[in-house]
Amino acid sequence: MPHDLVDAMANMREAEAMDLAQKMLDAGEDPLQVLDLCRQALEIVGKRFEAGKYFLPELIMAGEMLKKISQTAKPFMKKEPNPKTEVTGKVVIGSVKGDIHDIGKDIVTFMLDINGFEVHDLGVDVPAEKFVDAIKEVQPEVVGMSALLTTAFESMKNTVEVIKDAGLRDQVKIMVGGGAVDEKVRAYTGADAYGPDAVAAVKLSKKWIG
Ligand code: B1M
Repeated sequence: MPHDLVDAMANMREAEAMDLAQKMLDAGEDPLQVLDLCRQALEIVGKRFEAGKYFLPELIMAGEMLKKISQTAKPFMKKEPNPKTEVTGKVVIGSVKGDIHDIGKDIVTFMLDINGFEVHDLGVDVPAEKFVDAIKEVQPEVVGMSALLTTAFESMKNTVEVIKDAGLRDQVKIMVGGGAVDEKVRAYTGADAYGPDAVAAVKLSKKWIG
């Protein structure tokens, strides 16, 4: 049996999903756990979409539900327990060209922000040149690229290459993540590491900057 929240979201019962999420957060459940349940629900939605049982409206509605729940969860999120000293470093982040999914990227951005990083979010469908311009302007230690479409992995690889061609590759650590990104994709793109979730993204950035 799936969790009630997963069931409500996957079956588009928005009011019930919002209510369950709020109750879990008020009861002191880990907000990242709540968001992970939402991610599981969206995986089901994605599979139904793939199978032709759901269509774009369901995909859009599922995205909106998760956006609302992550807004509700934000005030409940805490810093990663850990360092003796506060890390301050700069991160430039964006969803790569061709990809407009941003829910996961926004969670990563928020987590980096509350953990003391100065985050420059370039948004979605970000061309490689925009990453290059931001690196020159912001001088970040870390560049983060998010993508959910498998077709956008090529775009990640191209962005890493364009950064290299601009002579900036040695200045930054590059982190990739989102949906199906794994170690194989990381190696293909030429990035330095991949983050399976938002907590991992914070840990990696701390490791590189600290
Ligand atoms: Co899209 N979509 N979608 N979609 N959508 C997927 C990704 C898909 C897997 C669904 C499916 O068919 N099973 C499929 C891709 C298939 C593939 O590539 N092989 C798909 C498709 C096909 C499409 C369209 C092409 C549909 C169409 O138009 N015919 C279209 C593409 C548009 C485009 O990008 N050019 C499209 C559009 C959309 C919506 C706009 C409707 C909406 C997005 C709304 C938005 O983002 N504002 C949407 C949604 C909601 C999804 C699903 C259902 C959910 C995605 C999501 O938000 N997950 C998705 C199905 C699925 O994921 N299984 C699907 C929750 C989120 C918290 O997880 O982003 O993985 P995630 O983030 C995690 C980690 O991965 C990590 O931290 C986060 C928190 O733990 N992380 C990072 C993320 N970024 C990171 C970066 C890091 C480190 C960690 O370092 C930099």
